[in-house]
Amino acid sequence: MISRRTFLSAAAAATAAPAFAASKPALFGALPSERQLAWHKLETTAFLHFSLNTFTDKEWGYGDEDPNLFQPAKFDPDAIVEALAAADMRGVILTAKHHDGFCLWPTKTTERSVKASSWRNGQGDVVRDLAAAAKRHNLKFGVYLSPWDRNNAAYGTPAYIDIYRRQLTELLTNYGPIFEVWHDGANGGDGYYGGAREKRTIDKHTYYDWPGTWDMIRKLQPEAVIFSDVGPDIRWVGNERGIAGDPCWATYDPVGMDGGPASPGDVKSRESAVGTKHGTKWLPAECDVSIRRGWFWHENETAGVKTPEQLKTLYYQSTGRGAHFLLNVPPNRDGLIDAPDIASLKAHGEYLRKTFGKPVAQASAKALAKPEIEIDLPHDAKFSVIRVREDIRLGQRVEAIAVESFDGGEWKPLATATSVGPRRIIRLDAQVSAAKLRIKVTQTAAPPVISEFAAFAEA
Ligand code: FUL
Repeated sequence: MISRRTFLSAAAAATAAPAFAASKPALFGALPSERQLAWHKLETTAFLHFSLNTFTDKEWGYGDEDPNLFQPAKFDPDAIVEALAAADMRGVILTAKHHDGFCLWPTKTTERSVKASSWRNGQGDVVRDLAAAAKRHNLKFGVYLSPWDRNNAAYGTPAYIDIYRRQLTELLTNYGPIFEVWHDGANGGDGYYGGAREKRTIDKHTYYDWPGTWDMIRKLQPEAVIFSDVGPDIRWVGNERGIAGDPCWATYDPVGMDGGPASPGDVKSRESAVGTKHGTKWLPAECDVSIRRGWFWHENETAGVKTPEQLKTLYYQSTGRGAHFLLNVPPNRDGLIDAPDIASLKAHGEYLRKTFGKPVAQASAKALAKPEIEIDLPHDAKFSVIRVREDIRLGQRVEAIAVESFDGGEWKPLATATSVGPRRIIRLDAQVSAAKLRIKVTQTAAPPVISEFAAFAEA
């Protein structure tokens, strides 16, 4: 169905009210919350996997590793955050505790923390230092707290849920604003468990009482989004390759693996990647991927650091499809980011700044009588990237678009796309020069409200 009117609202990033000349379009379907709207604006954020594993060359510590192995002698949080900011990452999420239970802050809940390392005489606090550095460099700060704890003797009993919540409470009350709380889905299995060295299996639907924990997070940090396999605010994209589906709907109705209600740990990879067209929940996807093969730093993986070209491709496959690019950049044993990783991040950031810093042309805000928007291009202008956004405050409405160019003779098709939502970035195979550019909304569920239509020249 093609609606009679397309509205072009003020740019999504602007706080000004959209410039609807005619009547204001009605809201459609599931809508984002304020905290989700703020998250959408970040577009690209970083993950830091840093812990005892960095020193033991492991990806999953068993839980019996000596905490004194944590010795990042040259730890420099500002240098780490600067490397991330260079790639235009607007937030950073730190593994405050990974599966082996080692806490990067001096928690009162366990002895297994930075306190038990001679690093900085047991006075170190990686969470505090990175939160402060992020603030200095204008990045949001978030925390990953593994629900699975292979060290804790109480894991598998109700007492551990209390410990987990006390750990979260420390993280959410002592370190300033937290923009995202990340609960990974790895759950139960063998571990040290206070010396028991056994396998513990939990019921992912009941053991953690997630609704209770999420209520607590809402009280302590109302602006934080909560990530898990199935939300409640942000969903896992369903793969660790950093690739969103195409389409990738911001709405999603997760269903448990057994057909019942969904809990963290319930992952249907294809459905998570694509989402649910006009689903009942606003639950956008986050695409986590590491700049290296593993999540933690390993000396022998330095040769495989992703190139700027690979980062660019991932950016278009995640952020470009309206999801989030969550790029893991693991600090090394010195507590620094390695030079090859920094070089890739810098080159990627330069590409983004040069390409998206200034559009070749963009539509100005006005209401239109037809479901299409046309832009006149400056003489001799060349472009190869087109960015479109819906005003998602009104819901995700558009189902398909077509982009066409006019070079004085006739309109020619350039590209088509399905889901738009917070953002759809189309990268053409080659540079195009034309006199005019237009977008047509070819299928929509409600009168479309486009908040951005712009063309860019790639660096
Ligand atoms: C998973 C974990 O098992 C990995 O170690 C890593 O932290 C990844 C981001 O989440 O669930």
